[in-house]
Amino acid sequence: MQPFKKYSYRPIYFSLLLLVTANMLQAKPVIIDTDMGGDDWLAILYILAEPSIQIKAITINGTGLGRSEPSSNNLFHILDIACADPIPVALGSDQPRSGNNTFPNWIRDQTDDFQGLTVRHSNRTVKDISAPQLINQVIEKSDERVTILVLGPMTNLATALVNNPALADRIDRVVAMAGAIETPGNLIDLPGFKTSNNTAEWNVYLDPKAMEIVMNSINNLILIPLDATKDVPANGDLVSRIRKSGHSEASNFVANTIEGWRELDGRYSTYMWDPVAAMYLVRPEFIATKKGRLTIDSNPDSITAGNLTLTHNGTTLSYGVKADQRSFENSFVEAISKNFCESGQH
Ligand SMILES: [Ca+2]
Repeated sequence: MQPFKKYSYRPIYFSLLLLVTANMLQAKPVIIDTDMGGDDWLAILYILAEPSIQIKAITINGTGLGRSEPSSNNLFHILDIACADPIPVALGSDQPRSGNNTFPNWIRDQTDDFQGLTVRHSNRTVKDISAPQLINQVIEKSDERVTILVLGPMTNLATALVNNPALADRIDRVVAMAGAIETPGNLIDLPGFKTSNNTAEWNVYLDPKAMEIVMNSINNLILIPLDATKDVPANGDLVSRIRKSGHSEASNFVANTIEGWRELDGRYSTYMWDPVAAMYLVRPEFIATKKGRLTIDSNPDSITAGNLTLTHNGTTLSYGVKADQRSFENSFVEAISKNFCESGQH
């Protein structure tokens, strides 16, 4: 009866094939725009682990934490440890749309230096077009409307929209880690940086004019602000869970990165900012959102530069107000713990 037995399994194989094919067909096209800070690295790995997302391009923004050129080498390391298929990558400007707001150089140096982790050689290369040009090209070529996940200042997307305003109609939605709406901002005095701005969030502060352009152009804009990300701290419990659940190069990298954020006394004081925004693409239910009308102080030299205010005549958009930490951690640990190089995503 061996031949019959063999045949009896055929429908199962066929169903599995259909399931895999259907999943590939349904995978949502996404462009990731990143300033390649440590939390961006984790957000990108999380997206790479998610079969429901098809990464069409990664554009690097040089106006946030990382500078664009060294950021590309760090990105290639991450794509390599995740055994990612080739993904188009392009560099953006290191200069914001207006003003000169910037992180202090020592923070940018640490970011570019990959937190002291060794970057291995990669055969990947950047495209010979700019980040805004690549955004434009991917959206124009795509049959489906594309989602853009912005994990840094809005410089690249704003420039793409200024160069081609018609692009806005071909974008499905923009999800961005940006802003502090009903919660204080996160600018603080640092060595080499003094501020009295206690309302802005870094990504918006660094290029407020770019944020204004995006707010005025994109109908479906969803902000994942500090209001939601403050519910998901990066801490030792999360590191322990990751270390227990996965032993791949990628999961070790994630655990080491979070551990690298500890203060000198061992405490953790950071959050899973960008991974929270990234997870919204896959599991939106873990973040409670609401709609509001917002205006922005887009003058980069203002004392409230980058401040987003709820007003009756502002731009209508959605923003996260609360995130479920437990739900985030369960999904994040499960995704990051997979063996990237065996399952061969993307
Ligand atoms: Ca970022």
